[in-house]
Amino acid sequence: MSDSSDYTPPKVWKWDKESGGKFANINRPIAGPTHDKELPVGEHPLQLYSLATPNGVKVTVMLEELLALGHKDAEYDAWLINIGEGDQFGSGFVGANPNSKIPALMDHSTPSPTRVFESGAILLYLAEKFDAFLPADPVKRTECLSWLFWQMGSAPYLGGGFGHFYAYAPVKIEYAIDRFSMEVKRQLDVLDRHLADNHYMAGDEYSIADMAIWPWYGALVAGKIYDDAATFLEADGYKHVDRWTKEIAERTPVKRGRMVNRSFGEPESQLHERHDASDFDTRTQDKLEAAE
Ligand SMILES: N[C@@H](CCC(=O)N[C@@H](CS)C(=O)NCC(=O)O)C(=O)O
Repeated sequence: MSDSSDYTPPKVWKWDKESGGKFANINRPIAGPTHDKELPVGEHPLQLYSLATPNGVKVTVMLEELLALGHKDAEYDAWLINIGEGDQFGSGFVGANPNSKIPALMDHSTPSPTRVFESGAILLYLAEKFDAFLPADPVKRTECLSWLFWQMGSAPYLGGGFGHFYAYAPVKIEYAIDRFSMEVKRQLDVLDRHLADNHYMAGDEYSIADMAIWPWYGALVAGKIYDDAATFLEADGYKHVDRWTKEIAERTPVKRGRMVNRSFGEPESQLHERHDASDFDTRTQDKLEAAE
């Protein structure tokens, strides 16, 4: 194994230089706002502040699924938070999420606005609020929540671990890439074995567990994240994950949700802000196809 590091950690770590690599300019070892900036508030009770990364897409898919099911009160304004520009450190955003990460939701339908942060908490909040996409049967509900929380614990190994060291770090460290490739392939095998016997994550019902897991692991097997990671990890070998990924990708609310707060990729696949269903304008079909 190659090892180019001659680094010995000092007794006390100091933040005296940028770490290098993608996103290094926004990383800081301290929390709290860097500047004053109020968040905009639109006309709907639900105000989403987000970006179409896998964590952001979970919530826009859920909102579009709720609307498709006929929940008119799920109408929402989605505002773009540009994390590359440091929008997540504005005072208003930090008020909505003290952890300074998208997605963050404000529900103005409650006596005083309710803030919800962490994508899993937002999915659960919306599922309970609208009584949807969370199985009613206690056994299935528990299974759904187990997989929802599995995602919260697992995806950082995929994103912060594998994705960072494989695609973003300024140096390729074999040890780190090996360690996280091993774990991500193990996770894909966990999903594959489960999906061999279950249509969806919680069994026969599509649920918030699928909405949480699909934007990460579905994107990975579909070759949509971290350069050529799908080839590197031989992701096409996970046949049941592949079947589930393709099936969910065909859902119209999923196609719509993927476009919201998207500020990268094909121009037709982007809808920077969403305030009304008509924002998916007359070229919707073209846009939905470009979002695939
Ligand atoms: N556990 C959080 C993770 C959220 C997260 O990592 N968001 C990233 C984008 S995918 C972010 O906002 N990063 C900005 C930053 O770290 O400053 C969740 O599930 O909501």
